[in-house]
Amino acid sequence: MNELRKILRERGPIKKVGVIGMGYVGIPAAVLFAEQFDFVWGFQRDSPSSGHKIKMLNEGQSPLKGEEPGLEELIKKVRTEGKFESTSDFSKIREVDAVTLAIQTPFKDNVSLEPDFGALEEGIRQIGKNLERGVLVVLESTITPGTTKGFAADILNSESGLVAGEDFALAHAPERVMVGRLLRNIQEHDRIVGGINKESTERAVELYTPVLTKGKIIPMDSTAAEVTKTAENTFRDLQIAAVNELALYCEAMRINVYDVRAGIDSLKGEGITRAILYPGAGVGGHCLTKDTYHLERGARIAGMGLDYPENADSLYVLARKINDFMPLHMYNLTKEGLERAGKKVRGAKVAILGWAFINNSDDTRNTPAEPYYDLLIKNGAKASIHDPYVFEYGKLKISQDLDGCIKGADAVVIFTGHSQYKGLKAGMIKKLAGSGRPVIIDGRNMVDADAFIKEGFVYKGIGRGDKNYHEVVG
Ligand code: SAJ
Repeated sequence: MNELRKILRERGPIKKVGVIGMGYVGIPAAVLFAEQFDFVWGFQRDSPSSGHKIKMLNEGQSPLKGEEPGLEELIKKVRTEGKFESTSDFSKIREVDAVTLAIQTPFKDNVSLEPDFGALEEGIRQIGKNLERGVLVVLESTITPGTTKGFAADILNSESGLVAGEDFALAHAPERVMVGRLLRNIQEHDRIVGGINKESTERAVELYTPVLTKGKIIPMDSTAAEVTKTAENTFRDLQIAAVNELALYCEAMRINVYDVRAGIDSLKGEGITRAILYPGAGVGGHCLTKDTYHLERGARIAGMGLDYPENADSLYVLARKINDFMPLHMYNLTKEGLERAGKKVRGAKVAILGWAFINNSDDTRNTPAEPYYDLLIKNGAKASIHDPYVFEYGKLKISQDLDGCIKGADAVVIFTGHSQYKGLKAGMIKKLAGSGRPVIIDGRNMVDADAFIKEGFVYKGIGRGDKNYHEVVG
C-alpha cells in the first residue's frame, strides 16, 4: 500500500481544518467547513489592508462588503459554537488535518502578464513551515496549470522536509464563487477536485463532500483541475469575442447583429448548441481578463512541447485581443458620431454612462470604460462619468447625478448595462445635452435607436450596422 494511504489511515478522518486567506473565497469556505467538521482556524496575515478582518470575524462580523445572504449569520453561529476562530498565528497549522489556501493571484501588470504569486508563495511557505505528516494541502486560488505539482509541491517539500504525495496529500480545488452568492456557489456548484496522486484526490474528496448540498464532486488530476478552472473562463471570453467579432462584421455589412443573434439562437433541438452571447463595449472583471493567460502560460511554458499551427496567434489570445478592441471601437464610433454632428473629439464633452465592468454592480475591476476614457482624454475631449453603484475610482470623479452628468454633453456614451439606462428617453437627453446635434453611442443595446434618430440624434450602436449610417433628422 502507498505510504500516504497508510499515514492517512493512521491519522483517521478529517476533524480540524485550516483556511488561509480570509477573503471572499476563504471566509465562506471556512464557515462552511466549520459547520461540518470539529473546528476551523481562519488564517489571515496581520497586514495593514486586511489584518482588521481577524477581529471582525472573531466578533461574528463579515468584513466583506456587499450583500452576502446567510454569511454573517453563519459566522456568528460557528463563533458561538466555538467551532471557528480567525488568527494570524500560522503555527496553529500544526493542529489541523487539512489546510486550504485561497489567496489572490493577480498579474504584475497587464502587459507582461507575469503572474504575481508573491502572496500565494508566502501562504504556501507558511504551510510548509508548519506541515505535519498526513496533512492534506489544497490550493483554491486560480493558478497557472502545473503550479500545484510544480511550484507549490517544491516549496512545501523544501520547507517541511517532507515529500508531497507520500508524506502529505496535495490537491487543487478551484473556487467558482461569484460575489453576492458566495455560500450558495460553494454548496451548489459542482466541485472540481484534483490531487497530485490518487490518495491526494481521495483525501480532498473527503474534505469537500460534506459542504456540497446540490453540487457533486468531479475528481481528476491536479493539472486537469487547474486547466478546467482557467479554461472555463477562457471559453466564456472566447464566446463573447465570437459575438463581438460578429457585431463588427454586421456593422460593416450594414445589418443588425441582434437580428442575426436571434436567428442563430433559434437553432435548437437534439444535440444542437449555439451558445451565442451578447456583443458589448468590452470585457472586464477579474476572471475573464486574466484566466486565458494562465492557461496560455500553462500550455506554452509548463507544457512539454506544443504542436500548433506555425505563426498562428492562439485562438484564446486572439479572443482577448478582440474583446480588448471593443473600447477602441467605442471610441471610433464616438469619433464618427461627433464628426457627423459637425464636431471633433478635441474639445467635445462626452458623458460616459456606466463605469462598473458588469450590470447593476459596483465592481470596477479591469473595467473596459477606463481604456475608452483614456483615449478620450488623450485626444483632447472632456469626460463626465456617471454610475449609480460606483462612488470612487482613484482620482476620477464618478457622479450619481445622471442629469448633471449629461448636461451640456456633445455625446452620451453607454458603457455598462445598468438597468437605470434601459429605455433612457431621447427627449429628456436632448434637453440636457449640449448645443447642436447630440450624439448617442450605445455600447450595451440599451436604448431604442429609432426614438433617438427621430429626436435628431446621431446614433451609433455596437453591432447596429442597420442604424449606424442613418439619415440625420431635423
Ligand atoms: N460580457 C459581455 N457579453 C456577454 C457576457 C458578458 O460583453 O454576453 C462582459 C460583461 O459586460 C463583463 C465581462 O464580460 O464586462 C465579464 O462578465 P461575466 O458575466 O463573465 O462576469 P464575471 O467576470 O464575474 O464572470 C464570473 C465567472 N465566475 C467565476 O469565475 C467563478 C464566470 O466563470 C461566470 O461564467 C460568470 O461570472 C457568470 O456566468 O456569471
